[in-house]
Amino acid sequence: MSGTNNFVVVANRLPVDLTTRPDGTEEWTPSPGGLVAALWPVLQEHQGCWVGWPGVSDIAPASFRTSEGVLLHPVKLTQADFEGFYEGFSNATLWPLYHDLIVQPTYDSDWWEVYREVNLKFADEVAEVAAEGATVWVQDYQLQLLPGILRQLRPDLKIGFFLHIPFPGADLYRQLPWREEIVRGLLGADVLGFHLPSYVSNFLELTRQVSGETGSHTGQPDELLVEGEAKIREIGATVTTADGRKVGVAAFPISIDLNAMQPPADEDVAQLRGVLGNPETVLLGVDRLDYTKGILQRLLTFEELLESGALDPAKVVLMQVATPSRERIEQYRVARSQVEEAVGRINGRFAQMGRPVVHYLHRSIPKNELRTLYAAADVMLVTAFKDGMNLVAKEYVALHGDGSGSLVLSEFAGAAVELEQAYLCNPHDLESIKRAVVTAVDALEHYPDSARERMLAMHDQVREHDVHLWASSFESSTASFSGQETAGESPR
Ligand code: ADQ
Repeated sequence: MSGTNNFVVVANRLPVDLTTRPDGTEEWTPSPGGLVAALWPVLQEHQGCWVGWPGVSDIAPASFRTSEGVLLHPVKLTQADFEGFYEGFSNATLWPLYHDLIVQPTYDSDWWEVYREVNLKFADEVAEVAAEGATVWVQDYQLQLLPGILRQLRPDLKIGFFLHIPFPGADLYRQLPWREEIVRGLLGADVLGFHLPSYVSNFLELTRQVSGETGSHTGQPDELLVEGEAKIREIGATVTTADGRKVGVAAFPISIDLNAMQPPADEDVAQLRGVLGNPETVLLGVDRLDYTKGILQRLLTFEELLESGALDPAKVVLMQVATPSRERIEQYRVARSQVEEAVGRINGRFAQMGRPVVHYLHRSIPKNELRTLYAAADVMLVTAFKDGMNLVAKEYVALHGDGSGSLVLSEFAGAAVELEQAYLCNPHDLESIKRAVVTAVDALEHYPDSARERMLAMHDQVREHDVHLWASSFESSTASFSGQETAGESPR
């Protein structure tokens, strides 16, 4: 069984969701999140095929090609699949476990069974569309068994797996009753990619511990310095599986498509600031509404700064855009109601008639509007408790190539490793967030040269490490470990 596509990306979600308009007709709308933002330009470049769930249960629309030339191949999931695989095992077990237990994961063997079955379904679909010898990039924590299943089903494929979220420490991971099966599933790939060297180390440590239990794997980490990488020291390793295959494991920090981040017109930025009442300082937060992103802590920080007089409510506004996400899961409902209660309370305490201090949007907004928000914001607030990378921070920096603006960034976001000139904060400590916000605001007013230098250094970093570098490094690594070199960059 094989298809005609030489380059296949497989992810839990398609880059578009099938939605129903109020009049009952259907349309495809962009699906939210960083995975789509990063992968879409790469798929367009390859004119490849994207296999994924269309966002609604029990139907599988026919495959179709987008106007950009990408083939979308929907996978049908039942409502029971959706509940056990997506809401259950992926988002109530793995997501909290991989984000260092910000909430308690649920370990449920029924969900695990569904997770396995759904990974099998995805494997069948990939086997159907992928050409002989095709490159298949498997994305993220929902599909960690897929590399192993595909290896059995289609040994001809070149398989890369990339994890978009953190990989936690081995001692924490060992809580998972199915840790060994997941490690074995991942090691079906030719190359395993993580954002950061520390996630690579965590995975290797777990592999060592698991192989001690089963005797099936030997981890042989060694350190590689990769050509052309000035900032990030790559840790690469080879893991040899029981059947003698070598699996490359390395850090590939994901990034954004800088070409797609053209600055908005000055009039649009001025108009937005006018709508906000032309405040002296505009703060901005942009996140999926997820408990990992620290939105509530950011709001509480803002409230305390207004209360203490460190920020003047007549001179400052906070714009918070929160994309709806996983809304049927209890912890997400709680996170949303806490955020909305705080927005209401802060406005109740500090707004003037017709002049809110917090402008809150709970919806997705078009990319061009988002760019205007980034460009209009003096200070960007990224205060995640834990984040694999965080593309929002990089998008903001991309739109401040003139050196304007300041970035407050959680030290627990992967992006902090690269954007080290940001005003870093510990999101578990409100005093630390407060200090970072006040320093960032103060720098713009009193130390503009230093603020500008910081922003320009971060802009250089993002310009030199965009998503195309990520994709070409990952691609040449996959080719190298599966025994076929590509032209271009030297493999890691
Ligand atoms: P996310 O958790 O979704 O991604 P992030 O990396 O910040 O987080 O990406 C969010 C993306 O969604 C950005 O491109 C942003 O512009 C967009 N976005 C957010 N809110 C929006 C809104 N209201 N309207 C329109 N667009 C909006 C996961 C991991 C991250 C990792 C990425 C990529 O959790 O750690 O950086 O994958 O690997």
